[in-house]
Amino acid sequence: MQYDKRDLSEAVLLKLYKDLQRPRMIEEKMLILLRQGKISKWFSGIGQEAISVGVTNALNEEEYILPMHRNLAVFTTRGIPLHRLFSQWQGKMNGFTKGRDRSFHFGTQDYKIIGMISHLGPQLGVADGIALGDVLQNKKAVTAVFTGEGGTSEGDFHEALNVASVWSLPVIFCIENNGYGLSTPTKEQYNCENLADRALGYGMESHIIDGNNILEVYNKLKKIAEELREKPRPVLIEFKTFRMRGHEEASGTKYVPEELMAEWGKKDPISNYERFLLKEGILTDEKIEALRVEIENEINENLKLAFEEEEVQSEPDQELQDVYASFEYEESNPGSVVEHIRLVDAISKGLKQSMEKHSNLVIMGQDVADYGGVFKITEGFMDAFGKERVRNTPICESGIVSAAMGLCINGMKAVVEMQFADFVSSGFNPVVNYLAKSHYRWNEKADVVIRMPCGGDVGAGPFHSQTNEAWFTKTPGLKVAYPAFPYDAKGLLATAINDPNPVLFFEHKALYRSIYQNVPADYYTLPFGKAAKLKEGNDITIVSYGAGVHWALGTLEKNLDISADLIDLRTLAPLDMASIYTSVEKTGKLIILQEDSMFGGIASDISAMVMENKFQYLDGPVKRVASMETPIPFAKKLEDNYLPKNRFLIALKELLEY
Ligand SMILES: Cc1ncc(C[n+]2csc(CCOP(=O)(O)OP(=O)(O)O)c2C)c(N)n1
Repeated sequence: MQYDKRDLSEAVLLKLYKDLQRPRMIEEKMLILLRQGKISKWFSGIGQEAISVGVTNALNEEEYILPMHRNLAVFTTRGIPLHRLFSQWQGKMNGFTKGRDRSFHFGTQDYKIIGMISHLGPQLGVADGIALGDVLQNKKAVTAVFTGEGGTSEGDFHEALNVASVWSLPVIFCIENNGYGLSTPTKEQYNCENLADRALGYGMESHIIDGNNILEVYNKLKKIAEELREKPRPVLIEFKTFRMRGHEEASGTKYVPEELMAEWGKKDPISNYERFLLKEGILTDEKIEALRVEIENEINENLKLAFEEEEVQSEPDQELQDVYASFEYEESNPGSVVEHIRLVDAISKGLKQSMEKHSNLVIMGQDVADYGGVFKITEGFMDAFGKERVRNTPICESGIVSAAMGLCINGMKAVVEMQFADFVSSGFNPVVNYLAKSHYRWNEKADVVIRMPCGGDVGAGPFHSQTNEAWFTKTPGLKVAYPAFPYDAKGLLATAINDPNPVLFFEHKALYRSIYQNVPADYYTLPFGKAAKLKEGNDITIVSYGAGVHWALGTLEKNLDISADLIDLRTLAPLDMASIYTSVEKTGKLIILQEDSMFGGIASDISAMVMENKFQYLDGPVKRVASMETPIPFAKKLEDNYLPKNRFLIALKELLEY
């Protein structure tokens, strides 16, 4: 292996050596502990250390790095105390996740390291968001993100590179091409000679670097990072390397030809560099020995600390409390001026006022800038706030939701407009796995609101009509708002944006231009988790939300003899069960009207909770009224029959007569 030390000082050359040795020796120790059954799983980066060490040393300490499962050397090079890493791997409190996530699945703002989620790809988009945050805050910084060659087959890779290129984001995309993705060899993973060649298709610069040569990695990365700080743009780097051990220790390497192992064994990044330093007279055998003893002592002392630490105990209150970032709701009362406006106007005006209030708020979505969004909610925003903060995105929901997470990791706030709520399925993974779980896992907020134009009765068929709130109410860590009126929509949107937690904000398209109300002209907020009682009655409780509220109101207006409490939930997570219980205690009967198809919807859970907790007050079975168990159809007659609005009165009367 050829080393070119250029003008690097002895101190730097030795630091690189030490940075290589520490993770190698930690790993060797972990392999022993694994065999002794003292740790449960290990993903080895042996043989790949030069990449992590070179990249981390090329970046400044305040620049973010997003490593993967083989990048222990990123963590050690950034100087994380070893006992904290050991505690993390043992699921203990002094780790980074309070025992809630394993191995390298954590981030730490203290060390500017943002760890992976198991799904591999999303962090590439998160890196985009972090880099965008740097650009918007005029910081001259780069972000480095890692992926294996296997991970490059995920759509997230394509989306992240494309966005970074279109937006000229200073991201260094590092592919560690180590020959195998679990057991899959590269020839079954992709069909081009070099992954670096893909950069051309994204309009991006790329480099192929010998990932086992520490000086090549460090020198090239340092130069690239310096260039990107001055002239922001993404760069794709393919590091050629090899995975010397199994995917994880238990799985072995039987499928790897021995010749390959032998060939790459000769290219070991540490022993080769060590020989070079010895030859140059920078290292001596004594110095190596002294360094090894120093590292060994450090490992043993820190391991002792971690082993002495007690096991985590489950405190249910604490577990529940950490699912969400704490948020103090602040009421802000508007002046007396009101305007008679539609739901769509209330959302637009509310969003605009939040953009004025939060200078770090960025709106992202397809066609939201010049065009104003397909529903015109952001019309005029670009002129008011500029194209940097009102950003048209390529069509890549997963990449943009991930980027929103990255923006927020870097101190910003984001509102993402789904063009239609249906399309969130293309961004489902980062919503339910990244945004929802980050606070519980490692105390990182996900200050993102996803606006969801949703709902049927608009003759738009299976992919432009769904009301998919139940996909999200199922997932701890998300908040879900579903206003039915302009006043609620404006106030709840302001709160959603203030709240540092991820909020899915449902906006019913059929209500956008049909529902008017007097709405305060000024900025104001409304609390989550407080239902509204729209009608007062004694015989039955009706619970609904979104368009269902208007169907119920219409039914009651045509049937004045029915005396019902009508409860509009307004938010589904948190859910105001107290209001439902109070009403049911009075009326003894409960019917829940939901636009979504029945099974697994919010109505089922409300029904179950009322049966469990208020059975003694019930004078009849709780009734759920919902759409048919089919996808939502297009033709008017089919859609009319699919939706529950025409079945509601029958069900209501049945229950009243029970
Ligand atoms: C979305 C998803 N699919 C499958 C897996 C299971 N899995 C974990 S790592 C891995 C191989 C990754 O290969 P590569 O990206 O090349 O990284 P390497 O492990 O070789 O460093 C697989 C299939 C996963 N974690 N996430």
